[in-house]
Amino acid sequence: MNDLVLYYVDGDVAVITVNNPPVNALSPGVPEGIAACLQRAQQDDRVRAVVLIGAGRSFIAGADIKEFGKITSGSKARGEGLHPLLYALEDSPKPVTAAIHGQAFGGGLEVAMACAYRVAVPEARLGQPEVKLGLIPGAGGTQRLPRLVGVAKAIEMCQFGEPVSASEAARLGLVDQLVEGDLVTGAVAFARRMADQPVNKVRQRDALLGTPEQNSPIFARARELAQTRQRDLIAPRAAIEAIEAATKLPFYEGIQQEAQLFEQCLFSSQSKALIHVFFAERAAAKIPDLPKDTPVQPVQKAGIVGAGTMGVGIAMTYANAGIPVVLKDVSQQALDRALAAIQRQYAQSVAKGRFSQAVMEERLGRIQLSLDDRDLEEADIVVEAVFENMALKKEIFSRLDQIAKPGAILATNTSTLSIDEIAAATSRPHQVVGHHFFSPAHVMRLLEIVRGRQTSLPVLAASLALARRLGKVAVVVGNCRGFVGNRMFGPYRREAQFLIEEGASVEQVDRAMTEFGMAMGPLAVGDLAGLDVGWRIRREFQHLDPPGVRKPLLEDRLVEKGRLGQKSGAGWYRYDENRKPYFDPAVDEIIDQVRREAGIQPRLISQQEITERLLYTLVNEGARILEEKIALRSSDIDIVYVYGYGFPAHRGGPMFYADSVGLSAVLERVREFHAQHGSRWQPAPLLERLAGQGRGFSSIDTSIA
Ligand code: T1G
Repeated sequence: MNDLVLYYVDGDVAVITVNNPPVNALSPGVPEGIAACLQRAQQDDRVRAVVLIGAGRSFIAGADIKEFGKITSGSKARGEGLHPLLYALEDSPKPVTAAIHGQAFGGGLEVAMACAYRVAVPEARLGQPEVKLGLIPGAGGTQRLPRLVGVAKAIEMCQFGEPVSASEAARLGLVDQLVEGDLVTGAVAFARRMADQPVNKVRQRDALLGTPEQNSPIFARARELAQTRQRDLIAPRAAIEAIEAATKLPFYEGIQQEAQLFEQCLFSSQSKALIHVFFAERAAAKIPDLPKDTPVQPVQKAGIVGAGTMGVGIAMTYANAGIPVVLKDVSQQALDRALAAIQRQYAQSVAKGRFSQAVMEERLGRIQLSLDDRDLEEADIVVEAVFENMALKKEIFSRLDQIAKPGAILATNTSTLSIDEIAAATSRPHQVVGHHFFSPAHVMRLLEIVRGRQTSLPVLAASLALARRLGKVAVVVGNCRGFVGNRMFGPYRREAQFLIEEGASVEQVDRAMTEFGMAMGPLAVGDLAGLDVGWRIRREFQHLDPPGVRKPLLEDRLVEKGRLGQKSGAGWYRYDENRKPYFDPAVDEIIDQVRREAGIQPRLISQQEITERLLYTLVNEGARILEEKIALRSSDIDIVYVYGYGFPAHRGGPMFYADSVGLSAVLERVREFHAQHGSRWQPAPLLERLAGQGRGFSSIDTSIA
């Protein structure tokens, strides 16, 4: 026995409680503890039935993900895993009922499916999210789940990893009874009632496994979805294959097949990257000098200044999170456009079944449009979201300083301008912070929280708490031009233009990055954001450009020709009325013209050179950001790129990817590019130092976190 798993008897029912906060993961000692308590129940003559439950906020949320790194690094043997415990549960002469609240995820659900019965509170969730970690269920989930819910639902749950509510699980047959009120009481009563009933062991249920004729189209459809939506991913296909084994093989052989497929996934680079992202996302919320018990001022009401695209998205983000919000602008026409945009986007979501008409009405009801900034007086936070002009932002913050209530947080959504300079326009710089959303703000999960020199700890703590409430993934970054994401993205997009000036085609450059796994190529992204945005920023900052540094030529030329991107129907690509992109011969003529003017003789450029120059531009700038402590960790940079720039999570983020290539190899190429292309490729000293020491970026994170 150990204190990770507790045991007591209620009359004739033994209650086994897993007590491994915060999520009752199956860490070493937990499976052993459950087995020991189960054995004790068998020997306890008072006991006729058993309940297995989680202490705290959840049932068992899965295997302990931290253990996988020990297995893949060879410092820990995999062993038999959970199977001995699962067979002990399934073959227990005293039937075991799993009592579920919070989450039964991964190994947690696999444990529950080995029990005779499952009961749950309605708001509990059950799922096999392993695929999000580049894994598949490795403890019988792909063999027992189809036996409980049928092949099609089992595939959906394992291929995409989304949980089902306990209510849906009850409809599916995955949960035997929903428990209203106290879960323990309900579970003990259920277990007592079922104590003498014959148990139909899940591994012996074949009725829902279907016939080859029934299953063939189901597996074909699943594989088609894997090809179109999960093109580069290993785990979804492995999950489909493991479930197919369940329909074709005896249970024990299916378990063997699952184990082989699980092993392949576990040792894949994709799983290592996805597990890195899982922990990196959580690490980003840990700020070394921010005590966990810093008081967090509540946010009951918000105000947004500026009803443009970003202001609309941010207002929807607050309304979606249940926070009433005033959206203020100086022009009624802007407000009218904003309202139309909000109604259109909500109506589209309702039409797609994302939420009901009633939810849409509730959300709309939380958004108040206003021309009068006195309507911002009661806001606990005001977010400025006007366009990137420092004079205008200073004027707005000076006004907010006069009207916002004393404790209000004054946030700016600026993507490039100095937080400190904006804060200096107020008498309360300690309450000024950057909340940099990414367009579309109500969709993109990343929020860069830009910490000014005087931003107070309570404002920082409130910003982190608010990010969670808004459903955002927050990364705290320092104050410099472009912070983390845009500071790296500028050189990345410039390098893309240089590659085209030197001879690569638009298609080659974008395809190289989408084949790497980026959601969009660098040129298509420019068209999406609007080429005029970059054009305006270049003008705002051209006085700061160091002399003699090569500047890209092409996007200025496109803007001068009115090709602003999607918004004008043409940029790097031409767009139809549905914004579908087409290659445009006119762009090739512009490129040829610019090459001739610049005296550039185009050359053939390989896909590898394109990919390396673009990725290592990100890595080199990321190393500089780390040196300047603009980012706390290299993993924070990875999170910025995975959640804000469409970097493939299965590659882990730019810094993790560089570590996986090896910093010596990266440095060697950076040095070659430096020799060929000059000062912009100057290797970052941190990259040189770590490469020289045979280390990776992750090695410095532990010293910071
Ligand atoms: N293992 C280890 N640590 C975990 C963990 C896990 N499974 N789940 C969460 N944590 C840590 C997390 O890092 C954080 O730590 C703290 O718990 C709170 O987490 C064998 C192979 C359950 C929905 O994928 O989805 O089972 O930052 O901030 O927002 O076939 O945690 O405090 O130090 O996320 O309330 C399958 C992953 C594993 C579930 C709760 N299971 N976890 O969300 O808290 S593989 C999963 C979650 C497996 C079997 C296979 C969420 C949550 P720290 P949190 P939350």
